[in-house]
Amino acid sequence: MAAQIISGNEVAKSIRAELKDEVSRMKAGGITPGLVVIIVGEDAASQVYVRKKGEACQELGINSETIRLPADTKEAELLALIDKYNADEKFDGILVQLPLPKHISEEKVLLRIDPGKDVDGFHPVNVGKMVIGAADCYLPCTPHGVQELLMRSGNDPKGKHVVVLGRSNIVGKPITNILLQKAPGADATVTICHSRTKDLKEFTLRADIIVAAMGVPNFLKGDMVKDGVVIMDVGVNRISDPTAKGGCRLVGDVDFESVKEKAKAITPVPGGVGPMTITMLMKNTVKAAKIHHDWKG
Ligand code: L34
Repeated sequence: MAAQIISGNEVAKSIRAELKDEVSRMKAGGITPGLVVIIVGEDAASQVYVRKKGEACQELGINSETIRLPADTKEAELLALIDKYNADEKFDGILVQLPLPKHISEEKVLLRIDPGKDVDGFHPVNVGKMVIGAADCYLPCTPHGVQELLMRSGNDPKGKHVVVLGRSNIVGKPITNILLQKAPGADATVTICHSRTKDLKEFTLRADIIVAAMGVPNFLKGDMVKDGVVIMDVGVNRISDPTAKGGCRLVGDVDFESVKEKAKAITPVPGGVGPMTITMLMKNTVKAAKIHHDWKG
């Protein structure tokens, strides 16, 4: 049977429509959610993502500001800017796009953001809340998007064996914690594999659901998965391809062509998890505004 191609674009569109309604109700009640996005340096991929975040805010009626700082910005300047937005009540969410230039400590920067405005869910307070399953935390956008995509495509992870490939703080570790919660949309048995895992294929062959997030283009092949597997491809890799527009092509961590022959459902790249990341950021920003204004509507 042909695999279900899960369109992140479509799912994102319907969530955004829900959020847009919610934002317009809030605005009628005198509340406008606000998000500030800070980007340091010229990384091309980051520029694209940050632009998309601004556009999504505009689409939903969220007040947004994008601050672009040069690559040689001093750490102290960035920290001072964060302090300023922590204190600015117009903004419910603060996001510092990663990666940062080498001379700036990511850890220090993330710690400086008010946990109540940490719509990325990267502050250790929110990470801790996520691990214990507290309701009032912000879940990191990409793994949160993966969870939503599973649920809204009819692939509930409950009782399933999920194999996560990759152990990053942005995706691998949080998706593991999110999916193993005793909660709706979770209740999975989760195994994490990474670059030092021995006999990785033995794990992937047993997986009901695979979340591929190790950043290796086309890593997961058809012979590494069982029939009926559900695939969430989190990879966004630019590989050179002379036949493609701009000489470059976007591929995931999954070899789509071979894996789709065996999969029950699979996300494409682009148009899979990526758009969900942006959408969950919008959801977190709306959530932050509700909390800050004690909005019950
Ligand atoms: N602070 N840094 C912070 N928060 C984040 O949530 C991110 N991330 C990751 C990188 N750094 C971050 C993102 O925003 C990855 N990421 C992200 C966001 C959007 C998309 C991919 C990754 C996305 O929209 N992808 C499109 C293709 C975009 C393109 O053409 O390049 C897609 O369809 O997959």
